[in-house]
Amino acid sequence: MDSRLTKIVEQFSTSGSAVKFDPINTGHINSTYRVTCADENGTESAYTLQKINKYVFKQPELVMENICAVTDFLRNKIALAGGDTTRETLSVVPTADGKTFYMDEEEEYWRLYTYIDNASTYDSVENPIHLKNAGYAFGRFQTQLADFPIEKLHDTIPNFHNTRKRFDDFFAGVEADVCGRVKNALPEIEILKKFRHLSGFLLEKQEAGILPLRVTHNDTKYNNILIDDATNDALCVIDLDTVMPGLAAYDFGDAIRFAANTAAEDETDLSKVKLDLDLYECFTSGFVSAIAGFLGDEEIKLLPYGALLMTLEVGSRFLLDYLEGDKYFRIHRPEHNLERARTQLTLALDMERHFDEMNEIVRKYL
Ligand code: GN1
Ligand code: MG
Repeated sequence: MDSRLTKIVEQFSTSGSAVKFDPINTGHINSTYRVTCADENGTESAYTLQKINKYVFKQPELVMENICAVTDFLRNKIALAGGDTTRETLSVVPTADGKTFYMDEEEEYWRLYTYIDNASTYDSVENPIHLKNAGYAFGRFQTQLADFPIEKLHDTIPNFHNTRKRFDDFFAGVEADVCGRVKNALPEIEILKKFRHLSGFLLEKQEAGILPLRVTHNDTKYNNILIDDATNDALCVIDLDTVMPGLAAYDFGDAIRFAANTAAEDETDLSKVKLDLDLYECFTSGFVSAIAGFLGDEEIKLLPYGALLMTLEVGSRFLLDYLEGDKYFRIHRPEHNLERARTQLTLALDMERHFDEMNEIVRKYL
């Protein structure tokens, strides 16, 4: 067993001590382990241990403040609704001295959550009911946090979904070409040029007061929802690192770009990459039913732009990371970020082709 990890878990108020670590390799940012602890009677409890990526989150303390404030707030809401507060939101396990994280000798930040059993995450849609329920859960997340004091949230990654700035940063990176990789990405750069005029589309509506800022999740990948194994319900929204003020369309859009893609985020056969309109509708029906009466009509009508813009944004982020030498997203092969960018840009082009249908589907559920 890993003695470093064992020592880290010892800092937290767990029930018993660590007997097993199983790496969880889904995210691109943090390092995650499922930890099994056993007490003196042999009774086991499970936890999720994470090392927070300091390159991405410059102030992990602030990330933890956001997460604790949001989960405390949700726990109250869930209790009032008669729900299960141990399964329907994440629970941070404090350290022995009452902190929400532990900083080790290497100045790495670690946090621990109780592990929610009998629930699973999925990297792709195996059952459309799961997706509809995930849409409902991401929508409900926004309504549950509607009266959260938004001014208390720290901007843990400034300009995270500032699509205008993301495009500007991307083209500055192309200009700088620090790794000499621009020559490998010319067709992809052309696609981003073609869409650049749209980069400020939703921001302008926000600046004009048409779209309000809400408490949003900002990383609504399908595998950030726990599906209850017994009921197929979307039990819990996880990965709360980027909960910040944002637009409803970002959460809708980021979920669509991931879950309604007919292929994986890093598929290399681009002929497989398409927008699946049935899956799009599935997610939309769940999401809109959760937020109907909460979001305004204009806000709902603009959701499809969130899908297109989030797809372009993450495409530009993967590609910029490739151009800058793969410092941000964890890669598993040399051109991984270039491949990820290609799928996103291919998907964006397909969304453009089906944009009228995307609009019609959203309006159907208004
Ligand atoms: C990262 O943590 P993970 O893998 O769910 C990224 C998201 C991207 C996503 C692309 C903090 O999310 O913004 O959309 O990769 N998270 C951060 O798969 O940058
Ligand atoms: Mg994340």
